[in-house]
Amino acid sequence: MGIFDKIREGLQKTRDKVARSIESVFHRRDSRFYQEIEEILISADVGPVVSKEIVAELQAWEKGNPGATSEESLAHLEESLTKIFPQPSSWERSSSRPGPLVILLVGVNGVGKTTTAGKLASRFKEEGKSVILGAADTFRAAAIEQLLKWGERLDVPVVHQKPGADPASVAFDTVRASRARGIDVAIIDTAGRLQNKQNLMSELKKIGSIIGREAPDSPVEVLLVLDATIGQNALSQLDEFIKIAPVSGLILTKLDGTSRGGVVMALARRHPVPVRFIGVGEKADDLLPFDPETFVRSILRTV
Ligand SMILES: Nc1nc2c(ncn2[C@@H]2O[C@H](COP(=O)(O)OP(=O)(O)O)[C@@H](O)[C@H]2O)c(=O)[nH]1
Ligand SMILES: [Mg+2]
Repeated sequence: MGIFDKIREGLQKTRDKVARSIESVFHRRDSRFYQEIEEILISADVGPVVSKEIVAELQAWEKGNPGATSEESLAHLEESLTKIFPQPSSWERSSSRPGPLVILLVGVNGVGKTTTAGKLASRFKEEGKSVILGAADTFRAAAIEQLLKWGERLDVPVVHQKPGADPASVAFDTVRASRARGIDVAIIDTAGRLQNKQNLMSELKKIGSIIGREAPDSPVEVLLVLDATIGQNALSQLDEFIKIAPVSGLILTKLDGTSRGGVVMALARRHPVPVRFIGVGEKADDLLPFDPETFVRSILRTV
């Protein structure tokens, strides 16, 4: 299966809700046309503010283009939804100095951080890169076990300590090991106890400064993992994490399990942080690179 088909398949639930309704609204084109489009977008969790904006823009565009066909209007709608997303910069290293790409995964419990760490490791491995995993969620023994299992399955080393150990110390060991062994990518899993915000903030800060000190030449990505099935609650998690960590990108998980995948657009409009990957299942190859155009097309069009 090609990557495009895989993205389409992963977004099927959202497409089933959105694309067919959009098609029939364009086909009917009655007096409720704009209102109906707005309702469809809201029902997919694009969010009331963004949905209103997008529809107002469509209306203005159609006024300026009275001879436009339905297809042209739909293409315009597609384009304005795509434009919501910021242009992501590449995370290729700009310097040739040695230093691994360090990825720190943050987010609340249960969103899919550990699974995403495994999936990312698998992805980089497939690209021919060497990877090391760091089990810095030391809060629960099960989290360490879970990451060790991924490491075993993928044949990737996992740096870990005992449950309850200092997460920053695990991060330190992970970065040290990656440098010592000349490894390309270090992926660090963390705990996400948002209810103890002060602790979490100082924990992430400490991990961040250790990475900065131990790998000063390394590109560092702080990726916030968000569960797409929790709808608009993901927005408040984004708001919170932006305050406590230098979030550089988003990963939206569990898009396979929701018909409200439009939340990705609501998130993109809320803060200009690029979405890097989407999760569409529990397996190693169920993490897909995010591309705004393909994403919007996959939920807006039946074919
Ligand atoms: N369907 C689906 N399940 C996922 C996805 N990502 C993670 N999960 C599941 O979500 C649950 C929590 O994941 P976990 O990685 O332990 O979350 P963490 O607490 O943030 O580390 C597990 O059962 C995962 O298999 C995804 O993209 N799709
Ligand atoms: Mg975990």
